[in-house]
Amino acid sequence: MAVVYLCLGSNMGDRFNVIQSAVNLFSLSDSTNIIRTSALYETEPWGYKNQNWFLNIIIEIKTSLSPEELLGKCQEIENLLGRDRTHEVRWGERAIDIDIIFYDKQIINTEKLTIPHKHMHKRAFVLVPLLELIPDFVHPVSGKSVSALYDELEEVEDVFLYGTRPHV
Ligand code: PH2
Ligand code: MG
Ligand code: MG
Repeated sequence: MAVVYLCLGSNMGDRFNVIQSAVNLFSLSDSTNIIRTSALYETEPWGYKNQNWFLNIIIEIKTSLSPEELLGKCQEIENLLGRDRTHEVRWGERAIDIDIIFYDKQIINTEKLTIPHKHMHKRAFVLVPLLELIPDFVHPVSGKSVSALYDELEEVEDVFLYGTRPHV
C-alpha cells in the first residue's frame, strides 16, 4: 500500500458539490482509502489570473494502485464529474482537477506522469493545505521539507479557509 497526497481543485459550477463528489468517489472505491484531508480553501487563481477563484483541498489516501493506475483512477473521476478536456486552456478553468502531489517518496518522470508534481513547490494552494498534514515531509527531489518550501515561496497567491469542508 502506498500513501499518496492528491490535490483536488474546482473553479466552475457548484465547486463544493464537485469536490464533495470527488471525495465520495475516492471513499467508495475499493482501491483507495481516504486517511485524512486538509481543510478546504478558497484560493486565488495561480497562473492564468482572469478566472474564478478555486476551492482546493489535499486528501491523504492509501492505495493499492500503481502510480499509472492511480492516474487512470483520477482521470476517470474527473471525467465522471464533467471535466471536458477538449475546451481547456492551460492553467484555465475546470470543473475538477485531481493532481498527484506525492506518491510515497517515489520519483517518476515519464511522458504521462511527473511525481512529485512539477509545480507544487511554487503554489501556496498546494503547500498551505499540505502544511496542515505533513509539514516535515521531505520532497524527494529537492530534499526540502514542505514547511521549508512554503517559507521559500516568492509569490504567494491568496489562500483563505473556506467555511466548511467535505465529509469523508
Ligand atoms: N489549478 C490550475 C491552475 N491554477 N489555481 C488555484 N488557485 N488552484 C488550482 O487548483 C489551480 C490554479 C491548473 O491545474
Ligand atoms: Mg492541476
Ligand atoms: Mg491535473
